[in-house]
Amino acid sequence: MTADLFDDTPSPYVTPEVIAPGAVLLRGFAREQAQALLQAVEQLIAAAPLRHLVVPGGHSMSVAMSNCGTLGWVSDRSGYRYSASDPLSGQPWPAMPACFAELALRAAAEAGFNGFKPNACLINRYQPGARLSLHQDRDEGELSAPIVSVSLGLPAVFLFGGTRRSDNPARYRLLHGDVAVWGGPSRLAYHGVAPLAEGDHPRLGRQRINLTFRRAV
Ligand code: MD3
Ligand code: FE
Repeated sequence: MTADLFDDTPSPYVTPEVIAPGAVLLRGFAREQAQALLQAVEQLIAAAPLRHLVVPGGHSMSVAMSNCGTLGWVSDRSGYRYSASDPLSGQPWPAMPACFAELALRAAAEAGFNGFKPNACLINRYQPGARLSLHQDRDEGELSAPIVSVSLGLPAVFLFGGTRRSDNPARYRLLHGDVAVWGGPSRLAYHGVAPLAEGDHPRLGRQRINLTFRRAV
């Protein structure tokens, strides 16, 4: 096992890339923390397993999800909401690891959003073919706070549209260790993820893990 195999080489000079007002890509920002983040993910999903949530239309999502923090995003036939407990166990979601909260705070500050204290972290697991159709994240209630997302494992094509669903989305390839911050005028932008391509990541195999940090009420 070598450092380059796991792609966790230090990346001290991350240049923030502004892709839209309030939307900033920090390529490689989480590379040094990736191993620690993934170790924490393994513990979290042992306590609150990844599952394919059912959406109100009755279909199961192709992305498998879990949460940590005070609140977690859930969906069932009756709708989407934030819940303090895991519906599978009835127990509170696992606490947000300190390394998660610290990374989200640092990334948000790098993008100009100071004092970001997420209370919810959605853990998304993509296997080849899994996708997320264009949507807005509007269940948080606290729309003044940004969302911070961390990509781990296989690359994905991220679709970033405007504030109308009909706006043709721009495409960005997100790699292991990339972090994005979405706030201000971009907070309600439509976005999604194209079907994950086959691949074999040295640490995660046929998977992409995405962490999204939110402030929900
Ligand atoms: C742009 N997840 O969980 S993260 C989601 O890669 C979600 O798993 C995707 O969309 C994923 O809701 C994308 C990037 C992201 C998150 C929230 C946003 C982009 C955003 C909110 C507004 C605009
Ligand atoms: Fe989203």
